[in-house]
Amino acid sequence: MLQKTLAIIKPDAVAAGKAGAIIARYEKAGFRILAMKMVRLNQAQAEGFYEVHKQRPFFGSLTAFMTSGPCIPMILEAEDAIAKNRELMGATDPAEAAEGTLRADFAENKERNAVHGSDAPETAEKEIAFFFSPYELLAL
Ligand code: 3AN
Repeated sequence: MLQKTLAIIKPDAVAAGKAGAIIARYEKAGFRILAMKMVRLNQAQAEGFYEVHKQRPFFGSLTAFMTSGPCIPMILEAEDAIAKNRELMGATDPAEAAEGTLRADFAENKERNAVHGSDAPETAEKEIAFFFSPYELLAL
């Protein structure tokens, strides 16, 4: 099933100049990039995006990291895009990420882990709407 997912190149990877290499990997893996922009989240926006993790001990640190510099959200489309992107990303902790995955190749640690990808259809829809307004989706 042709599906959309929300990916983010996180501030660590953007700051390290890895955005281009990561975008190339999405394209090489067969994703179609439907929308993309560079934004810098403020504290309230980062807290809103990661609301599900509000009770986790790393929440403060995670939102500080996500506001530390620009990130690049994008809408990726492919057959089974959500699962396909989770596979391309690799495990949350780069030390556990399979060889050849984005996190194995670009992440620094469990928090500064280079990329985000939606984990289910409901979250993909919510996360796409978080970053992209209806007029930006008209061309899809
Ligand atoms: P994933 O991004 O692999 O779906 P989640 O949803 O469990 O992982 O975590 C969301 C984000 O929170 C991760 N991308 C990472 O930046 C951060 N994170 C998750 N677990 C930890 C942890 N134990 N310590 C610090 N940051 C974490």
